[in-house]
Parts: sequence; structure tokens; C-alpha cells
Amino acid sequence: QQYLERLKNKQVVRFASQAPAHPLWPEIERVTLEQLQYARLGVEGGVWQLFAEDGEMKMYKREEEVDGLAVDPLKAVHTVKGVTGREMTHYFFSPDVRFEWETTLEQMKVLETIADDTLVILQIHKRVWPASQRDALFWSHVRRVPNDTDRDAQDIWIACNHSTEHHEAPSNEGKMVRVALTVCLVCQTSIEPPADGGPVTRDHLTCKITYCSVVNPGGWVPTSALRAVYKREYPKFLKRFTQYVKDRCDKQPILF
Ligand code: 16C
Repeated sequence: QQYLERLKNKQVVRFASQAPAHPLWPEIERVTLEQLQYARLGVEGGVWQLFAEDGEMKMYKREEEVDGLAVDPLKAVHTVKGVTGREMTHYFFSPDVRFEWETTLEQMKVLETIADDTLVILQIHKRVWPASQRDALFWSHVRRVPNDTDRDAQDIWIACNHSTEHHEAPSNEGKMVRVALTVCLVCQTSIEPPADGGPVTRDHLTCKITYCSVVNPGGWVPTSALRAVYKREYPKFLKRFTQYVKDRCDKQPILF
């Protein structure tokens, strides 16, 4: 038992993020855990309106405005077979594959690598006529969270993106309008063990996903155009992204 404890502690040290030494860390820690709590709240209670549905995928919004700009919070739930939460959040976080699934992007640059699991990223998005082109500057963090409500269940994984500032990309330069965003993808795997006691394969995996997003467009854009863009883009994103991860993981060893 003592040996196992020591081994566990050693692993914690070995896999611990280097991010805690960074000045952004207190904010990253606070926002990530807040987003996790927020994602785990249900969509019952009448404040969320269903605006898109496709099979297991359901997307809800709350219509909200700040200074006359629509900033509607979005919450989506989905269930995907054959992948784990770790795989889902890994591909959402990893900048190497972002152009494979993110169709709103024109350019992307990693401005700072705070740790293996924490980056600062600048993205330039495609222009939507007649609005000005948008960019987004945010920290991005991914982590495993032990499941404290059910110790027998698989751990939860979260990837969280939140707007920040960086000396290499001041927001008042150039003609881009900077959006402000807080986004999280929270995933949990369940395993239906094979009845014959055989090995667990991808056929026995189900991943439950919650995606939450609040984007402030940062400058004027007609509310109707904005709502039309996200009504089209969010379902497109979640379907394309989850299919990408399924295809990418197929025939690969499972990453729990
Ligand atoms: O979470 C998603 N992606 C992450 C990695 O890229 C990250 C990005 C968040 C997106 C921030 C929105 C930036 C403005 C996009 C401008 C719209 C381009 C449409 C191009 C169509 C050809 O967290 C998945 C994001 C899914 C896409 C969301 C679309 C959100 C629309 C918000 C509109 C803002 C202003 C639009 C001006 C017309």
C-alpha cells in the first residue's frame, strides 16, 4: 500500500504542469474550475432555449445583450461513441490539428507555451460580410479532474479557452476587431465492459460531452447577422470536430 502511495505521488510530480509558476496561473486555475462547475449544471429550469438538434447533439442558447451587442451564452451536449474524454480534449486543445476541424480560421499562432498543457494563442478568423474581420487572443489549458462525485467513474477532462492579453499582439493595432471569449469542452468517458470479460475495445466506450461558449463580438455587428452566423457555425463545428476525433482515433490504441 505504502509503495503504491509513493508511486502515485511520484507520478503526480512527474506529470504536474509547469504552469503554476506563471503569472496567469491563478486566473487559469479559477476560470477552468468555474467553467467545470458551470458545464456540469443542467439545462433544465427554463432559461435555456434549444436552437439546434441532430441525433444525440443538442444545442441551447440564452439570448443576452451587453451594450447593445448580442453575447448569447451557448451550451451544447453530445454523446459520442468509440472515443475517450482525454482524446476529445486533447484534439480540441492541440494547435497542430486545429485547421483539420476549425473552419472559421484564417491564421493561428502560438504566442507562448506556458506548459505542455497551457498555451497562449492568437487566431485570425474568416471575415463575415458585412462585419469587420475578427481576431481572438486567449490562453488555452487542458487537464484531467478526478471525479469526486463517483470514485469508480472515469476521470473528467476539461479544455478551457479564455481571452487574455499579450505584448506580442496588442488589440489596438491593425483593423481587426478583437472578440472576447470563454469556452470550455468537458468530457467524461463511460465504459460498458464486455459481458464475456474480454478486453475493452472502442466498441465499449461512450464519451459524454458538454461544450459551453460565450463570445462577445467586441464591436458592432447586426444582432440578426450574428445569430445567423452562430446558428450555422456551432452545430457545424461540433459535428465536424467530433467526427474528426472519431476518425483520427479509429484503429489507434485507446488513450484513457
Ligand atoms: O471553440 C471553438 N474553437 C476554438 C478554437 O478555435 C476557440 C474559438 C472560438 C471562436 C471565437 C469566435 C471568433 C469569431 C469568429 C468569426 C466568425 C467566423 C465565421 C466564418 C464563417 C465562414 O474556442 C469552436 C468555435 C465554433 C465557431 C463559433 C462561431 C462563433 C460566432 C461568434 C461571432 C462573433 C462575431 C461574428 C462577426 C460576424
